[in-house]
Amino acid sequence: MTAHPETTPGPNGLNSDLPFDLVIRNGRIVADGQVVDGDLAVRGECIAAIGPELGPAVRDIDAAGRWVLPGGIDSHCHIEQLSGMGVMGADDFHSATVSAAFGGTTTVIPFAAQHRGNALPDVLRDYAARAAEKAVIDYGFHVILANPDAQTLATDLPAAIRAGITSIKVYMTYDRMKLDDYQLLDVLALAREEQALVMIHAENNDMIKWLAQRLIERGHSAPRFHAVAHDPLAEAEATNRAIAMSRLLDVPILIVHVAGGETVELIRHAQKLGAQVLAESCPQYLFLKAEDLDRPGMEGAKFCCSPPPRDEASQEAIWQGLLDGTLATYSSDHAPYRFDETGKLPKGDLTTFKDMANGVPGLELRLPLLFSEGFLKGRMDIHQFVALTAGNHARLYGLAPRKGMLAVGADADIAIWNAERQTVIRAADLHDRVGYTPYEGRTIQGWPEVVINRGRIVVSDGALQVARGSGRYLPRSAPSHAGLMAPRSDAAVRRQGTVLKALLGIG
Ligand code: DUC
Ligand code: ZN
Ligand code: ZN
Repeated sequence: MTAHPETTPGPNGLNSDLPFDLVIRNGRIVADGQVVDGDLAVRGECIAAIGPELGPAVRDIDAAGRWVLPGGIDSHCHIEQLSGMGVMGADDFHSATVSAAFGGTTTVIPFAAQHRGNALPDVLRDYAARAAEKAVIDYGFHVILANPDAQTLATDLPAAIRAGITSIKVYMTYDRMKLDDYQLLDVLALAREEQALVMIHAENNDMIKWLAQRLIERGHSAPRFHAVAHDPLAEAEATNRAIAMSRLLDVPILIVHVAGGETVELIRHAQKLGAQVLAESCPQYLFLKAEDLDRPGMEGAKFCCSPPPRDEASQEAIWQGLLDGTLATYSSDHAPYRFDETGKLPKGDLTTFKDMANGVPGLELRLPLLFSEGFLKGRMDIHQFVALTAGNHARLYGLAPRKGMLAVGADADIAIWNAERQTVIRAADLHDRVGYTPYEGRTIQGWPEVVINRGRIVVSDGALQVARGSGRYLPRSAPSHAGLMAPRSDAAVRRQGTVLKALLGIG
């Protein structure tokens, strides 16, 4: 990186006699659906110009032979959050956002998690204070709603949505988090009214409990039985039920962390019917398998998340769903639990699959894994990679056009990728506090070597360049799924007219 001595504007130095603050030169820039070979200029926090031979800058970055892409947006990650089982994740807002930045992500949307008995305004204040002090990249929040009482639904949640927390995650499973179907309908009706997006963890709680109880009674307590208890049918059944509720009220939902092939099929079918159903998947469902939970001793606990990774056929179905648009986003579901008594192994070697904290780390490797195995191996083109890792997240979660794309006027959130670089994944080289990675020892190609957020160079030369607390909170607009879902069928529109407008007076 060199300082540029000149101050005279070049042929494309638009709108000002002043030099740009930063110009990234000679890159392959993926800008709003096109690949531009040239320069990208930053002034202040925003992209000021994209084109050939831009004028002088205070600072230059030579990107010859490099891809210049939007910084990633991770719209599903758990940071400094207490789980339903009462376990605190290993990462705080500093380590998590540092780790995200080193992996090419410039915006995260973690959860402000309400537990039963919590007042939502207290929860939001608490998360806002902790993130403001520590985050190094930009962030918003979703609400996790576990206490849908009258105060929350009538007052606190609408206020949060209007203030910019425009998405809500609800659980259909976990005894301490789950909403029943009646409560879920209440939340969906409210979301419809307030134009919020409801993200749904869809697994059938009773199927899982019933299976788990019997497995434990018979002495089947090893990590691999987690994948047996969380049968793909538990995921498919709950997804089908969630889709029916969404269709009943004609309100958009997003099924998070889709794992199973049958679930992908159900979602695709619902979308063909005109249902407003969106979905997400994660690296663990492309790159891990249920058989990983069957590693010797307790090792399998490192691969335990819910829903669990499945088989090769499901991995293929997830790839297909990401490629054909059935699945709109690719997020990490980073849920960082250490391989010790504070996380995965509360009872040491006597820990059963029911006691293990559920979740795998993924903030840092989410993009590098997909760049290597999706883009460089020819499964997807660079525009699909950008949409799945950034652009679709920005649109869906009310951050576009400011985030998620390289365009004049957008925030200068940029990752400069070296597609030649090979990396053998080692937990010791990552920046989270988990201490292991389920991808240990794999070789991947391509790495984001320079990462920029709002014009600030966050990572370069293998080092963090910004201060703790320099990330900024992002209030978000209403979610938009324009272009991410098929046009509505007549049947869906008719249903909306009759049931909702005439009988219930819901507009
Ligand atoms: N499952 C969840 O529902 N949340 C965090 C991680 C996980 O595995
Ligand atoms: Zn979940
Ligand atoms: Zn999650």
